[in-house]
Amino acid sequence: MKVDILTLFPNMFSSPFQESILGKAIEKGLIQIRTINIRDYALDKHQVVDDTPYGGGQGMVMKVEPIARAIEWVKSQAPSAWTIHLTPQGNPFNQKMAQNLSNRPHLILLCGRYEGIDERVRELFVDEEVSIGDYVLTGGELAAMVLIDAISRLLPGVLGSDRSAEEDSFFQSLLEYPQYTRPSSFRGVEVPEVLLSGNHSAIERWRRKEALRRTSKRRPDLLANAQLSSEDKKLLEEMLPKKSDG
Ligand code: 4FV
Repeated sequence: MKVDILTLFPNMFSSPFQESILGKAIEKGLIQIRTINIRDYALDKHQVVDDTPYGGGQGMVMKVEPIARAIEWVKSQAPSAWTIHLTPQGNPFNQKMAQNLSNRPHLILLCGRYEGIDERVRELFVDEEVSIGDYVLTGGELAAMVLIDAISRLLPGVLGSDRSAEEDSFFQSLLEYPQYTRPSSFRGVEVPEVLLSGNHSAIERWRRKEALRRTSKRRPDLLANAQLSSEDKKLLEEMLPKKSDG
């Protein structure tokens, strides 16, 4: 996968992509990340990239021309690249969207700053708008990093085994079950016996039950659109407080 990041702060992307899994994925060429400084496409002497909003109001707006030139330069090499603008007004980012985007060969991620971008960029160049959450960041850069991280780990060969992505939270739109590792006892807190039993079907059942329990407690909205098997429904039943036969 290729990712071109359009930003006024390309250096923000240097360190996050050098570490750990993503760093190795880039070394292995499983993902190619390129930062493009929008200011390089502001052709006036002072390379101005923002201006006051028409109609007045607070703050500055990013100008259309530098962004247009930058996108057209990338598209001149990759006409099928999919252009995403990171903005609070976008579609909420989630695991399903990460899976869909991981199938695209080339992404252009447009990072806004200030009060945002000129609306004509949206109309003329943006294929999709994505939000990582209902809060306002100083720029789209951190949101772009979140997308790249969540998408990259779904690319074949990036995670140790591709199986682990299938066991992800949200893959089956359930929250993950509790995880434990050595020591089996810590400050009097024991690891659940079943996990030490070696009885894989019992472990599977316990993990499914705990994932259902955690999801029903913390994110009932997820449970609503999860595909639950009859076994799942039985497990959920078991969790319900016993109606006192009084
Ligand atoms: C954002 C978000 C976000 C808004 C104004 C950049 C900032 C500034 N992007 N999810 N939440 N962007 O807050 O994606 O231009």
